[in-house]
Amino acid sequence: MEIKRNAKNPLISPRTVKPFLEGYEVIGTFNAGVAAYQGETILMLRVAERPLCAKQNEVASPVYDVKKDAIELLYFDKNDESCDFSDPRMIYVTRQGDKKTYLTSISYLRIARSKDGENFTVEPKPFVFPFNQYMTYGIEDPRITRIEDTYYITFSAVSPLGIVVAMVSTKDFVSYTDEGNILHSDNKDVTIFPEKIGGKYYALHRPSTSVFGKPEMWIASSENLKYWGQHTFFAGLREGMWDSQRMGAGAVPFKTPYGWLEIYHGATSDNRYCLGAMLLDLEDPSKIIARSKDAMIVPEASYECNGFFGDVVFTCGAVIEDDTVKLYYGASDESTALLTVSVRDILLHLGITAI
Ligand code: MAN
Repeated sequence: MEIKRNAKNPLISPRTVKPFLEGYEVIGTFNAGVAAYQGETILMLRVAERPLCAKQNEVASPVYDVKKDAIELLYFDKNDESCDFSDPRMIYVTRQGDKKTYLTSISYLRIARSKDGENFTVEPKPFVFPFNQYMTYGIEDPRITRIEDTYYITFSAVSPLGIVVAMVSTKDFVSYTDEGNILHSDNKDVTIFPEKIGGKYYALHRPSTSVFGKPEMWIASSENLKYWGQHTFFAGLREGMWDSQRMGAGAVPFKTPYGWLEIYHGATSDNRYCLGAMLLDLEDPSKIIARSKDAMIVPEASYECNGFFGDVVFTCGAVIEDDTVKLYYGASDESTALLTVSVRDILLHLGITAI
């Protein structure tokens, strides 16, 4: 299979994006939702910003305060034994048997636009910034589905209430309508199919919390995109394989004559995130026709292996032009990159030979 990484990769990296918050630095411009809109490629970037004010022996956690409509900072001492700082993304605090988790940065959604799909201009202000109690630790990893003239943007909202899936909609990428929480905690990685199938909308999602269950994929349906039900187990982790530890939907599924193609992420216990594909029945997307045995895209390039959280390739969207999939993806939880691969090659990789 021929995977062509763009020569200009990474296309957007934190170094070239100015922080929106005063006294912060941008540490991530990644995991972008993707839309084709009025001749432009729109990337809905997850921008992560980290406060600069923490002293050398401290780590700060930015938290959105709903009442003040401002970000407050919590400080943790690096020598405090009740705190675990081993994951650069998180601070785990265990005090008197009570466990709490904080994030070291706050994420929000910001638009980047391009005429050629390679050279992007990042807007100076957020498109969606945390605005309610479900978003106090930030909002992350948007996916954009166009249905008629409306673009539905689903994303993870993180707070002490857990990780919920929120949705906004827009017709112009200038302003948005809040559509509320579509799935409760803990859930993430929601991609909505771009049309009704057998009279219903479908979405892939990834619940997780149960001591029994695992971070695996489910599918749900809806009459109106807001109220989701008929939750059905969809695809599970595979021991000893590249998707053995966690998995979730990636790009918005797209149609081929052979079925819906979904590009999803899988990770191993050492947090190596790779991408693979699934082919789903055109009439019943809960039926998986084929699934990648080996990963299709593995972290290989330096910007994929090294960065804020290395060994990660993670997609939230693609642009499909005839037989070409232009896959935008987050590299190392830090930057945004582009690769192209043909639909034909993905189908062959899935063992579909009648093409
Ligand atoms: C994971 C990662 C982080 C993210 C948290 C909360 O640990 O995806 O980047 O901030 O989950 O969603």
